[in-house]
Amino acid sequence: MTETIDIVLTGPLPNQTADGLDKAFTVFRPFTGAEQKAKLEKVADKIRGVAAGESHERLDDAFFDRYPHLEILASCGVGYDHIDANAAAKRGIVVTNTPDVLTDEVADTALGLLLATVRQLPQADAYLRAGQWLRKPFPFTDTLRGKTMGIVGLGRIGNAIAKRAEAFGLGLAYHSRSPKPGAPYPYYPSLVAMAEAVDILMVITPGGAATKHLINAKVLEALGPKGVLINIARGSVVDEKALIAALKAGKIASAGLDVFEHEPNVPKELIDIPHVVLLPHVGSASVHTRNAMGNLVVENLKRWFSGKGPITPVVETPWPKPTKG
Ligand code: 8YV
Repeated sequence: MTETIDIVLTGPLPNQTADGLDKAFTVFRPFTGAEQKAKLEKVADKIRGVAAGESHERLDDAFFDRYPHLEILASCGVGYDHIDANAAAKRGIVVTNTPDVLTDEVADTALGLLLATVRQLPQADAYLRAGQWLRKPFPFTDTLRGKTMGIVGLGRIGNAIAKRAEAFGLGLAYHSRSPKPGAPYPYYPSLVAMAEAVDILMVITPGGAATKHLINAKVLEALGPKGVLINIARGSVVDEKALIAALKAGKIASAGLDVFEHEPNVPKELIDIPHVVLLPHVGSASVHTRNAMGNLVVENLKRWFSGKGPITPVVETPWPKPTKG
């Protein structure tokens, strides 16, 4: 009999990919209820892998302590700010994420959200459904014509957004910790200076402590009363209270948000503002792309346990391990 490999799945994965996991491993699903939790507790010291599905449960030392023989944590998503990858590295646990396979989907959603926000498409849809068109035409909106977009974070998705924005005729600039060699857009080392210079701020930088509340009252003030904020990154990057205050005071014109500080809880104050567009974190959430992400989680685990190494390790846990000296 061949030895089975026990792994934990922390949250749902698309069905098709979850099946792939079950074919290859013995999978424990503590999120499904008390029975699975109890079973898992009994085998905790046999667990060798974790597949982190649709859950942003914090995975840190307290979590790793439960599984003394954990070798790999394969997460479904490009952002892994809910995982303490440095703590994993110290324990020799490899962390993988799912870059590339979602880049185009998230970039598409970003442009959709931008258009929806500036041209008020959801509001126009609601207007028609409410029979208001019969009374009078929908009011004219703002436009993307002649506008410049400042991208906060010019990584893989930031670049894919920039390409699309070029096709839309937008002017471009970017801010990141350091300039990106070869990037064809003006670089702003100061976020406030960029916010002052552009009409739209597109936030697509990783979450976590380093970027917490990067978009604060000062940045919003610099963006100005005609400015538009789009956040498709992480809720933590934007100071939500400052944003609500800026929107209410007309310090910026509008916002399109796919992510929130305490999702799925969205402040009522935001929901009550009619000229913002709010999405329930759907940036990568198409059947096609979520399957591709889930498959990459399964492939990372399969490759690891067949001794070939992970496909997409995160920077904190490089593979092969760098040799000392
Ligand atoms: C996640 C995301 O996959 O990839 C990311 O970083 O934000 C999403 O697409 C989603 O939150 C499911 O965990």
